Amino acid sequence: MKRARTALLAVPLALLVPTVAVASSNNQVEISATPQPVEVVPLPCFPSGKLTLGMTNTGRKPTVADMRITGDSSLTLSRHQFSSYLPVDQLVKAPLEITVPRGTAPATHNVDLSVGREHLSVPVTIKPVPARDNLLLGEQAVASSTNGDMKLCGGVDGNTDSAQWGASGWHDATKGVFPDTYGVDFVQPTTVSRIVVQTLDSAKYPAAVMGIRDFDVQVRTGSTWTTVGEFRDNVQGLLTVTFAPVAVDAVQLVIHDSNDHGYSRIIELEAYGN
Ligand SMILES: [Ca+2]
Repeated sequence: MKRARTALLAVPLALLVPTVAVASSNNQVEISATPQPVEVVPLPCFPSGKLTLGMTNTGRKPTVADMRITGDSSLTLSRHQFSSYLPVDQLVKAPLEITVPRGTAPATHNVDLSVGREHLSVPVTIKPVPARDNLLLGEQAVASSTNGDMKLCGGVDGNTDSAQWGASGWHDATKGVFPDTYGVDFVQPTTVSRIVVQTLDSAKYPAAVMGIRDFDVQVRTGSTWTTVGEFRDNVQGLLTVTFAPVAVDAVQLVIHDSNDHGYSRIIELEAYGN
């Protein structure tokens, strides 16, 4: 008996060591999430639903931790797990994006975060769609391509500040190859009479150096694209096209060249009604 017990202990202990270490450290990982509550607007490109997850190892030794992330079925979560090596007493962060389908009714749900036996419920407030003068704000962007470092939604997220280019701009993924297109497909015909184009134009990267140079502004009714503005040899950051109000299904830029002949860079595209 004694011999059998020893043998049993000898093997499982060696196997168990890592498991035991993780299990005990779970009690020493603090979970955090900001902001609370997190607000979500039910539009595909609206800048909302961004949560920063955190884990802090309050134990005495570095460890590895796995956070499980679950939520109400009406919420789409960009990740369901956050795993990281955790040095002692250092906050390790990861982004979580929460989206809800268009038409989702205002409500408050929870996203639940757990690491071992630690648990945190984060309230998620689904807001009504706000009144918008800019008809493109938060609507579904459509592009011929999007560079991996950029976000497709960057050109319709309401941020027109070229100084925040990395976080809020769009450019294509086909360097030196034109044309590129960027625009919005409306979910229903929408009356438009003015389109505002803003290309990259910062102190460091002026439009004359990095902005779009030759481009057409188009609107679509049914399957027909109509050009409402043509720009050639442009060196300005902000350009406006006005025309007789028309109900359209889509708006787009067709970009034929940029001032560096590389990428087509947009910080924001806006459209307005009457
Ligand atoms: Ca933007």
